[in-house]
Amino acid sequence: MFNLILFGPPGSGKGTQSEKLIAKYGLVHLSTGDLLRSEISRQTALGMEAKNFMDKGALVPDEVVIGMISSSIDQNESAKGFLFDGFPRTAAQAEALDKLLELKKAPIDVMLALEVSEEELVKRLMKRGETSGRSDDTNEEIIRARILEYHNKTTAVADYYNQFNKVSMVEGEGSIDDIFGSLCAAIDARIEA
Ligand code: B4P
Repeated sequence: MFNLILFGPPGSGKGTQSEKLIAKYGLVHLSTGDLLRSEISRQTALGMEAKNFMDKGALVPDEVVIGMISSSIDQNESAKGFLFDGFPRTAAQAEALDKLLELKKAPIDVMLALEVSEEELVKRLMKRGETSGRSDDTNEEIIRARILEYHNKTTAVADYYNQFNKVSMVEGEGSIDDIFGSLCAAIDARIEA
């Protein structure tokens, strides 16, 4: 099994690059953002709870996303590896993920961290908001609240994996194909190591 985390602030290109990476490496894509949006569109109780947080640019409570990821891992028994996109976003989520993967004797192999400046993030998300219909993309104040939430709670996740030497930083500005090339080079270096 090869398990990787695609990490970075909101709008750094995690969703965009995940699509290309799963096609190349044959991994199962688990995006907590997509799973939560699917719960919202089906108007489940979980989705309605999550929407209150997402609309403000806040993180959804740990127990909600950990439960969702745990059942998604169980539903993909024969996966040859997972790409975790937008998860873990807190130190508690990172510890919970390690415990879940310990049961499968398949730890995280690498965390790829996309680096993008705040002004570029705001620009990308405002642009996506013109067409995405996502309520968390349409308002600059909410976008900046998401970025602040990332600095307050999510950067700690990189520190957590850094202590195990699992983090590779990747420049996240430039063309989508160039960034994809850099991500693949970082993955291949880990596979060959
Ligand atoms: P997510 O769905 O994870 O999404 P995201 O942070 O908005 O963006 P991503 O980085 O995937 O951006 P994308 O590739 O689309 O989270 C949404 C919300 O869900 C969170 O705020 C939170 O409330 C909740 N949530 C999710 N997971 C959670 C968790 N684990 N715990 C608690 N809460 C959680 O790229 C953005 C835009 O940039 C796109 O329009 C794209 O076309 C463009 N773009 C991409 N690459 C580009 C490039 N190289 N150049 C120019 N534009 C580019």
